[in-house]
Amino acid sequence: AECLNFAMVFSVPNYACQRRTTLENHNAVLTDALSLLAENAELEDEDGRGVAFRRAAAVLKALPKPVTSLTQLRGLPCLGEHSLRVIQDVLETGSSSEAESTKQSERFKALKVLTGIFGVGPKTAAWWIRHGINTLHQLRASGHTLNRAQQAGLEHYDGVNRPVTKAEADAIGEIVETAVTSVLPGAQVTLTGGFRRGKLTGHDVDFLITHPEEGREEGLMPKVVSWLESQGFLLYQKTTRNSYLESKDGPARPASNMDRFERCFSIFKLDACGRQPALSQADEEPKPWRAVRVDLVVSPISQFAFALLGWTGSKLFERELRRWAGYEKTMSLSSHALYDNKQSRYLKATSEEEIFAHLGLEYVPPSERNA
Ligand code: DGT
Ligand code: MG
Repeated sequence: AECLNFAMVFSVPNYACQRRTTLENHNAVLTDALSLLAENAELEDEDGRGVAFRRAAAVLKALPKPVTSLTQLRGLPCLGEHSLRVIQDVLETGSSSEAESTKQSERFKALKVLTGIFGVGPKTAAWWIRHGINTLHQLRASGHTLNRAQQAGLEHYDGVNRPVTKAEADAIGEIVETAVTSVLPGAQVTLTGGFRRGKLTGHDVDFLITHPEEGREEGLMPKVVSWLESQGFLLYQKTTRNSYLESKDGPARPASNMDRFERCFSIFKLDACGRQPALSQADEEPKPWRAVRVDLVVSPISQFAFALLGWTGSKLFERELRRWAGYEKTMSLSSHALYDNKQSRYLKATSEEEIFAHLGLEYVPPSERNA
């Protein structure tokens, strides 16, 4: 046994993409408090503040042991004054008074309930709150016009807000696989998002679809969606061309192939086969199915590695990869491509390993991207 008269001092590299962050978290009380403050900042549409709290939480998630004193954190990156104050509060009192009072504030609760509706973001929620709407009941009674996504989101609120299990994700994976291979034999489906990182539950299920022959994936999404619709698997779907053209994420922009990148936001109807049907509201019949949010993305094989890396997450890990690429390597990374601004050329890759190598980073497997 070690004799620790003084606590160990931790050391953590600056960028989350330089670290291995598993799901094992030795500082959950601290990271829960910081994550809640991050969530609150995001709900208040203050993304800068949100990212600062997310980065601080991610540093603590990467530590090999519980933090017992502030002095152990000396020299660690991404811990701002505010985050350190929160950490100190937790270390001294066992909880963060700021996180606790935020959690109990009416505004936080209202923002959380309203943005829980699929298709409702912080701006819409804030606007409704300004107009006296704080609950689903008030929203329904208000007669406010909802778009198609929000109508579906409200209708399937309980299902969409219940965590998805790995078993449910796998069941949906089989359905998507069947749909995809029926409309295009040889096409491939890959589970991405949190489940690829080994998470046991998720808020949705994410899939990436491709075909080993470049170009064969063109026009695939509408066919997959039609198949799913004809079989009664979809409660809602909206297919969009990728939002990447409109995104402000940077100049990484492949000249061609752009319009082939399609995304489908959907709500699946998953039969309760063998599973205990969920009891929704007390006065309702238990439904023999549940609603699950599913995202489908189609990528040409030439961009597959970038799409896979970009859709595996975590969101912070992705953000840090792009920050690393930009600031440390003068490159622009997106879910489509990696552009080297010094050499003025795109760097090709057929695997995630190659992309990490291009970026001068040690390879981090999905299960260790849980920053
Ligand atoms: P969760 O909440 O359990 O579903 O957790 P994740 O990690 O699966 O989070 P999710 O589903 O929101 O997103 C999965 C990854 O996909 C995320 O790390 C970043 C990426 N992603 C999400 N939305 C977009 C988007 O609009 N464009 C691009 N390029 N990537 C996105
Ligand atoms: Mg997900």
